[in-house]
Amino acid sequence: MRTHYSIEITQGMDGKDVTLAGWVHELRDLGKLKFIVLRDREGFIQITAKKGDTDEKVLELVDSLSRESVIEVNGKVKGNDRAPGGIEISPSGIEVLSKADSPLPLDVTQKVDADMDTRLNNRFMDLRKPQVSAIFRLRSKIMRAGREFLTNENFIEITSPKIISSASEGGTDLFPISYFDREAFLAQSPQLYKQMMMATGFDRIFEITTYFRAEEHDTRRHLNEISAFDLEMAFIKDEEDVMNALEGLVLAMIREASLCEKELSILKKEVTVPESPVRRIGYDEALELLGKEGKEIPWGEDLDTASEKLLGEIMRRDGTELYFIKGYPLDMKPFYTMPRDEKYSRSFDLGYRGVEISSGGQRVHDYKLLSERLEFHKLSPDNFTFYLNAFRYGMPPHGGFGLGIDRLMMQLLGLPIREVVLFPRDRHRLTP
Ligand code: AMO
Repeated sequence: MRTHYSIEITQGMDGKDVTLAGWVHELRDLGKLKFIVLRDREGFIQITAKKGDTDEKVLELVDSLSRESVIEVNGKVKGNDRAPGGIEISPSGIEVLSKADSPLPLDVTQKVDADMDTRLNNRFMDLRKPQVSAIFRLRSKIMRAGREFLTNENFIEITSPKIISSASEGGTDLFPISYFDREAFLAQSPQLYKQMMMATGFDRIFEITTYFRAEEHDTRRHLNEISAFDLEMAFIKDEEDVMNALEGLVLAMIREASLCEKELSILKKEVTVPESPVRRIGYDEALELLGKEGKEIPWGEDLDTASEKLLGEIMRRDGTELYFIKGYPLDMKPFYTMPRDEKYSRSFDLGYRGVEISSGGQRVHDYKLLSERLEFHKLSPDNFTFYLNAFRYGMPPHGGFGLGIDRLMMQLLGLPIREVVLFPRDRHRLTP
């Protein structure tokens, strides 16, 4: 690399020759003085060309520049109290590396507002805005923190197949694809594979993965391609062990977010780290709390969006932002969910400010019971032979969860889901 980042230029470098490269964020022409605000990955720096001081050729080139062109600038660092950050660059040479067409499809300086669709249609340019780029830097950091947390907790990272032959979460939400002369599907989740891994001796595994879901939802919180931390662990006593792992992971990720000072100040957001241990309430208690606020949910039904939100408000009143709901009715949970008794299951959801960000539980590890649960859910065990076989020759008790990264990001920053995904896939959007 031949260039400095703008952030590396400090006042102590007065008089030093430097090379910088980036995008022409703004151009200002005051006649004798011409300013370029150069933007790079780390920030902005002012390039000041002055009649009399700056080479005529450079001055001419500045006149011909278009906004968002990519340039390389050679020049001298100069302290100047009137320049942003107290420093500017006096250019000795400017090279245009790539000229930007005009008009621009989007205003990176954000003086002109754009709606979400226009922004997503021109996402490459939308991502040049520091406020948008900060979201994805923070996302990268919390994902790294999550991966580090799990690795330190002795989880082994795996990669499961994304082309699969049968549904893992029930049949309706699959995207079919043509696989040579057969039909196959994009994986809804690594569920069956992560469970099969529990029969291999890899007793703590995780994957940072993609879920493909052909759900017709068109909401602020649903997408058709989702990123998730997916985890499975064996030799558990019950679902509480899994909840402890999830709690540790989420808190590590939120804690990391709270340390992203630069990104949070650009985004004008604050992050508070929820208290540990995270509150754990039963499904019945959740219905009761909602009932007291006038929201009646018939026993056996899932919380709808409005009740999830209301429960989030009830919790927030007690100073609780993150909470588990456990012990859901058995019949509403997938076939692999471990029964607690005839009525209830060993499953849980994790709510964060009124939105479910994760669900999981202990699984059935007994071959016979699992076959029965499949049949109960009107699924044919024949379609699951490859999975069921893993339960016949020694399968330890186990459980796990899926944690939606997009959902976590959205609740963490209080933004719609499309804001926190680079190139979201929804009912209407397949490009870019
Ligand atoms: P579930 O289907 O609840 O569980 O998904 C787990 C988490 O993934 C996220 N998520 C979504 N986010 C955005 N848009 C969607 N359409 C969407 N669907 C799911 C949510 C959700 O909590 N196999 C189980 C997990 C397990 O038991 O291990 C599963 O996939 O944050």
